Amino acid sequence: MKNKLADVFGHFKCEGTFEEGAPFGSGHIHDTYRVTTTEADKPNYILQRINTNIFRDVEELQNNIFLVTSHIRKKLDAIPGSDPDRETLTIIPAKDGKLYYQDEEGSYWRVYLFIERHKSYDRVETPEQAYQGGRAIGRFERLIAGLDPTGIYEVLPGFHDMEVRLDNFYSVLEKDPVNRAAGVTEDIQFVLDRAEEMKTIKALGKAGKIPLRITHNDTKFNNVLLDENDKSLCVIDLDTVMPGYIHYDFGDAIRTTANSSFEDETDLSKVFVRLDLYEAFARGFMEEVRDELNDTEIDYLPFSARMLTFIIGLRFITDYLDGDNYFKIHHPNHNIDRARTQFKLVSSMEEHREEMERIIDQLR
Ligand code: ADP
Ligand code: GN1
Ligand code: MG
Repeated sequence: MKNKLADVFGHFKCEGTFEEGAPFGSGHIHDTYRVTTTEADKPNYILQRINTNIFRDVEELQNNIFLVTSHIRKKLDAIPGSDPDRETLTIIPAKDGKLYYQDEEGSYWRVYLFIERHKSYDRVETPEQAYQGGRAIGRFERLIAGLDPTGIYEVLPGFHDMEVRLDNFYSVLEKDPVNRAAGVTEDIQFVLDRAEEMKTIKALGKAGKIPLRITHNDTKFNNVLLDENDKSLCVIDLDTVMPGYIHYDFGDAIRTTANSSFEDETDLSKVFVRLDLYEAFARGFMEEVRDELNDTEIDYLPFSARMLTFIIGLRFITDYLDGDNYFKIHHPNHNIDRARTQFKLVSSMEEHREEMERIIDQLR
């Protein structure tokens, strides 16, 4: 593997000598490696083998990320004291000038500058971390707001479209290709009981009550990096930047930030919504974006936390029923464990619905 990674690395316009490449992070989609270079004064890098089962058009994918990061970098350059190399992703092109490299076996690779001195959390521990995450996501929304949407290719159409996700679920359930449905009837019922209510955001969009924006669409907390002092630093994982509603970003961030435990916690008694973390994230987020949002958008922020937790749970159970073809798993029940954690969190949010609404009202 070392030789393979070193060889791939050699095709990019990187500085320094390849020292080591090691698996890095806990993303569910790509194969991610941290590449360290021998020279102390040369940068380190992130090398990723792109998951082309999911991202079929790498040219368009990379082009999107280039547009987004160039736009953000231009804005950061105008802010005195900013550190663009750590506050946004930096794509390192291949030696032929392309934004990716395709190897002899057909795999696609890309390289980013490694963002040094960052901290990343799969579970948030303190309200201060949550607050900083809220600021990071809110700031990101403002930074990308001026991006020309016509330049952005819709990489994964229907990504947070509830009807599309439910249709996928129903069709996998009907086929039941690996005979898993009988073992998860309660979880299936959980989905069916909430399917209608969960279509609300799209309906508001159709009715013109909430505007389509450019959103990140994958704002789980480990896609936000904090700096060495736990202050907001950078939003990464820009694969899914596409037109969307603000609720997608707020909701998915709350799904992970305000979860008392890990995304795949199997002891469900440990899984509930932490209102202190919810309040802190929402406060940081609202400080950045309050003035941009209309009343209806704000009204539905609490609901969006339930909706995004539900839709990711729905995708986990769908993948489980389908035989685990989408998300990386580390054991056979991983996807159903993840789904159950999401559904437990949805239930907890249902129980705390009024408090969640009150907290947002206080931040208007
Ligand atoms: P996935 O889509 O599989 O989640 P990500 O692009 O989020 O892939 O990368 C996986 C992990 O690698 C991130 O959660 C983060 O820990 C780390 N990572 C990604 N890009 C960088 C970077 N430029 N600098 C430092 N760490 C990074
Ligand atoms: C994936 O790429 P990663 O691991 O940050 C997924 C998200 C899910 C998330 C669940 C492109 O995010 O949509 O919410 O897993 N990304 C894609 O943890 O499907
Ligand atoms: Mg990620």
